[in-house]
Formats: sequence, C-alpha cells, structure tokens
Amino acid sequence: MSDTPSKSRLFGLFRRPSAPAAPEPAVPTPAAPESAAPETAEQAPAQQPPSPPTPQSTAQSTAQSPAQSPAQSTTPTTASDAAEPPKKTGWFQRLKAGLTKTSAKLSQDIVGIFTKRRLDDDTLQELEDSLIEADLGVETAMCITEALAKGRYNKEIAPAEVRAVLAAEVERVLVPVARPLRLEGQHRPHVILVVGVNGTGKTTTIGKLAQHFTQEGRKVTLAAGDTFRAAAIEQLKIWGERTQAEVVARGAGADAAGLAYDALVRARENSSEVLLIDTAGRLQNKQVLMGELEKVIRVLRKIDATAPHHVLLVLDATTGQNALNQVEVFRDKAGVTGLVMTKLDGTAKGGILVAISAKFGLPVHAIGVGEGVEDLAAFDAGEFARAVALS
Ligand SMILES: Nc1nc2c(ncn2[C@@H]2O[C@H](COP(=O)(O)OP(=O)(O)OP(=O)(O)O)[C@@H](O)[C@H]2O)c(=O)[nH]1
Ligand SMILES: [Mg+2]
Repeated sequence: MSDTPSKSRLFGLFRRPSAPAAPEPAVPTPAAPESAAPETAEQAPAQQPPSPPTPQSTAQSTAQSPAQSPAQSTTPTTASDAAEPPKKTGWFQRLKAGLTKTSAKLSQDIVGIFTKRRLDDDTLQELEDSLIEADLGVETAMCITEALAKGRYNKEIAPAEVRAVLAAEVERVLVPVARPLRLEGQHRPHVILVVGVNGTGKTTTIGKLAQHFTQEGRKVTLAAGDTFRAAAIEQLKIWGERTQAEVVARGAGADAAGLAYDALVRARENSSEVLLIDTAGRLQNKQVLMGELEKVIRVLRKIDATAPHHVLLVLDATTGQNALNQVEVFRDKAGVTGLVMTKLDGTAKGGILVAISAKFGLPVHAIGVGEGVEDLAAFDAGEFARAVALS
C-alpha cells in the first residue's frame, strides 16, 4: 500500500491541502511540571522529545467534516481537491516505523511458533502469549487465536496466514471505534475540553486541531486552562499566534474553572465556532485534580448546558498498560467522549490501542505521529491493523 494517503482516505477529519504550507518552528514545550505544581507532576511525561518537528511538509492537515452522519458534512469539496497535492513522506511511514518494534516482534514470534508445526493447543497458547506481550490485550488475543483455530486445527499453517488473520482481527476490533472528530449540531461555540495525564501531548494536539479548524475556515478560540505553569500558558499562546486563534489566558495560578468560564464567554462574544480548552496534566488517581476537571465542566454548563460537546482524552502511545486505567478514570470522572493517541511514531507499545478499543469502545478520533502541526491523522483501522500485523 502507498505510504502517502490519498485525499479520499485521508481521514474524515483531515484532507490534503490545496497549497503547501510554510515551514514552522517548533512550539517550545515547557519543561516537565516542576515543584510549583507538585500535584500535577508526579508522573513525568513518558516522552518529551526535545527535537523540533520535521519542517512542515507540503501537506497541511485541513479539516473535513467527519462521517458519522453524512447530512452533517460541512466541508465542501473544493476545486483544489482535484489537483493532486505534492507528496509528503508519509505519516503512515512513521506510523509503521513507530510500530516496527511491535510488528517485528510479532512477526518473529509467529514464524518461530508456526514454522513446521501444526496449529494445536500449544502453538495457540504460544501465540496468545506473544499477543498479550505486544499489549494487544487478553480479550483480543483470545479472539485472534479462536479465529485462527477455526477450520485449521491440527493443520499446518503458514506464518503469512497467521499474520493475515491477526490483521483482520485487529481491524475488526478497531473499525467501530475509528470515528473522526465531528462538530455536530449548531453549537456556538463547539466546546472541546482536552484532558489527560502529564505530557501526553494535550497542548500540541490542541495546536494541531486549531490549525485544522482554522484552515477549514472556522473561527477558533483557545483557552489556556493549564494555569499551573506560566510556560504552559506561553506554549498555548504560541499555538494561538501560529494558528491565528484568539487565546484566553490568565496568569499562572489562576482558577482553571474560572478561566474556562471566561473563555466560553469570550468565544461567544467573538463568534467562535470552536473553543478548545487546554488543561493541566493530571494523574488519574489524584482525586483533587480530577475534581477540578469536574468543576471545569460544571462551570461551563452554567453558560451552555450542553457543554462540553467533546471531552478528548489524549493518551501517550508509549505509556503501555497504564493507559487502560487512564481511560477508565477519565471516562468516569470527566465524561470522556473520545480518544486521541499521540506518539505512535515511536513506540513499541502501540498495540495498547487495540486493547483500549476492545475494552472501552470509545471513539478513537485521531492519532499523533509526530510533533509537527500536520502530524495529526484521523485514525484508520485498516492502516493501523496492517502496520501492526503486516509490515
Ligand atoms: N513524537 C511525537 N511527539 C509528540 C506527539 N504529540 C506531542 N508530542 C511531543 O510530546 C511532548 C509533550 O507535548 P505537550 O503537548 O506539551 O503535552 P501536554 O500533554 O500538553 O503536557 P502537559 O501540559 O505537561 O501535561 C512535546 O515535546 C510534544 O512535541 C506525537 O504525536 N509524536
Ligand atoms: Mg500542556
């Protein structure tokens, strides 16, 4: 398959640009939370790559209305869509590269297990162990071995056939959750609250989404709701400058719920279509901090009883099994409506997305495959399955 996604499958959320984008400098990421915010800082970011993003490629993500209800589609196909844009060395290449450790290990195991051996209880058990080690989750591992056993028991099986079954089963789990982020209804603004533990990529994802919505012609306001650190506020302001989005901020130490309230008032005043609210990273087992998120939501609802319209949980693909607990707690406390998984460009643990999908069934809206503004891709079940099982 091609590493350069065609515009048609380049996401419900993003499509290829009509014009190349200018190179962008990296938005500096504040240092890991320091002592000023000890309650948010107990888990260092799993990965905070210091390097700047790849210079912006010729492809910028722009938005397209997603697909849950075609009638809701808001992004027209433009004339420029007809022209094939310049090729970008692919995000899918990076996804594949990122998942190489996972896929190479699986592939090696499969060859080791099935070469010149019949498919029986022993080989199935060995395969199940290998799949669990790859973070795919017990449930998915069992589904895969069951699917494989059907009609093939006691027969020899080629490793390629095993990998094909693996890809098909992974895709089967992921298809229902691969749902582009969609601005539904007539909300003004659509309020998108972005939550997650420290360093997962929340602020960067907000920047990428702001870019995407702005390029779609929507007015965007950003709320610097990570009020713990001045550097976090600055980081969002830079994204605001870059994406021409107004940023509502207060000084460090301000009340996050009050800031969110102000931001929603302001976003209404300036007729924004989208309000993206950043929040401080917080560990899911910190009751007080989780309570603060609940307060943010309560306060927003004083202005708009339907807000927030999306609560995005940003997960770091390098985290591994802890991500399951993050999903559970943030879902219960903050009403997470969908997931974004970042850093899939460099992890041996990307299989966790399959386990999360099988367990929670929450929509996976997008994946991050790099630090650059274009490095947010709508999640594609088939591509992910192929990257894990067939590459
Ligand atoms: N490789 C890679 N790096 C990413 C991706 N998304 C974010 N990052 C990097 O991850 C680091 C943390 O990103 P932030 O956006 O600051 O994370 P955050 O969740 O806002 O962090 P806190 O506010 O400290 O909780 C930065 O160095 C980002 O550039 C991604 O998809 N791939
Ligand atoms: Mg942040």
